[in-house]
Amino acid sequence: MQNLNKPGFEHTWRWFGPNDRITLDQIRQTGATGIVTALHQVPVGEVWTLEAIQERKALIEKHDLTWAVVESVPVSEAIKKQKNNYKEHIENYKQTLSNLAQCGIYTVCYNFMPVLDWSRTNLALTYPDGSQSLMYVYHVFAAFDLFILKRQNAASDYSQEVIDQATKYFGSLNEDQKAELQNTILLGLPGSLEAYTLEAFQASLDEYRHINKDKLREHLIYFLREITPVAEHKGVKLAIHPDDPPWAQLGLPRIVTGYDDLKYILNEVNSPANGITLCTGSLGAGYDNDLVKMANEFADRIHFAHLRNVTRDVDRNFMENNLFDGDVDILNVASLLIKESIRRKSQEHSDYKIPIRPDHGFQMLGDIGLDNYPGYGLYGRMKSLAEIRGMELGLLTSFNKQ
Ligand code: DNO
Repeated sequence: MQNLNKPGFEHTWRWFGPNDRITLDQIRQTGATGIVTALHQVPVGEVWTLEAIQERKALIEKHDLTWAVVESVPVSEAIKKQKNNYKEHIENYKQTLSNLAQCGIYTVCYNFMPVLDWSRTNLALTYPDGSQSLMYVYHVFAAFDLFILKRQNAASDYSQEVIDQATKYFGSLNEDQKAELQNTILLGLPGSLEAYTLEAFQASLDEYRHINKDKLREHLIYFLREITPVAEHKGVKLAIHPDDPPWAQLGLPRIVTGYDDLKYILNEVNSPANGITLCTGSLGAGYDNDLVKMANEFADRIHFAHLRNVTRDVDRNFMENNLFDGDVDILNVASLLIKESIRRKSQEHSDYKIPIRPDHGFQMLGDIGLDNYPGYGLYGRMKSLAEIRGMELGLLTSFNKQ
């Protein structure tokens, strides 16, 4: 049983709502106490009404769970581009934050990635033991960009070596494999198994033609300057999710890729309400990203964490790995987060427990072959959550002895 008065983690689980194959009753058995979810049915840009939030909250509580974190209140493309009715969308966002606070939901994760959320080149990389995970191979991504999307000037974004590898790889694919690659990359919408069509995707990319990194950053800071005072006033903690993978791709700028970006965002809008989601996997895919340094320096602004691991290389290839097997020093990151929770508790913050969730679990055991949203099966995440809880207990015990 979880000791509610102890510092440490709040154990959460992402649930995609009533359409999720995994039920709230099942989640209760995983050891999670908090739910991470969103009102995926509300069109992006519109207000989440009090009634809709309350209804979802009641459903969660009926199963003896709490709605711990919202992931995400999505930021509309209009806001990211500062186009069309973006001002109205920002007002709506503020209203949504107030409504969530009124319902007692205070942690809100969101991202500022243009067009696509996360992307991978293989959604079912099979490990020697038969379990499966997600993978990103840079030249395979380049092959999509160069030969399927045929983006103008794409070649100038890659080295000759990558272009050669991409050409060779693409030449080896049959038509079905090409279609599968396209589908894999264009499946960028959380909670949905639907992919963009190539035409719709290209049209969305075109919209960013004149938005470079500086511009997109300006748009984020503008958005944060608008919404942070409301969040602060209502006690809401905003937690920006880093870009996944943490580099520019397809000509789209990326502005939440590592230490410098996070520092910039936190300093520009220097309010405790403006914080981050420490996603160890998204950031961990960046070869130069030092997660321990980030956890240490940004500790007091970490409002939420996704704990997962990746094995990565300097050429921007990575695969998602078991919690303790990749290149991210999960133990030391967790240790810093727990120390931060102890600090918050000693300073009498009421919300000293840091919500964490397992993320992108392996597809394994009874989940194999089922229609799961990639990375969101039952057993793989249950395994990671159990590992996290054991690690937490060990860390807390050792801190108590010091
Ligand atoms: C992937 C997730 C992301 C994340 C959003 C947050 O599994 O980590 O989809 O939820 O980027 O806005």
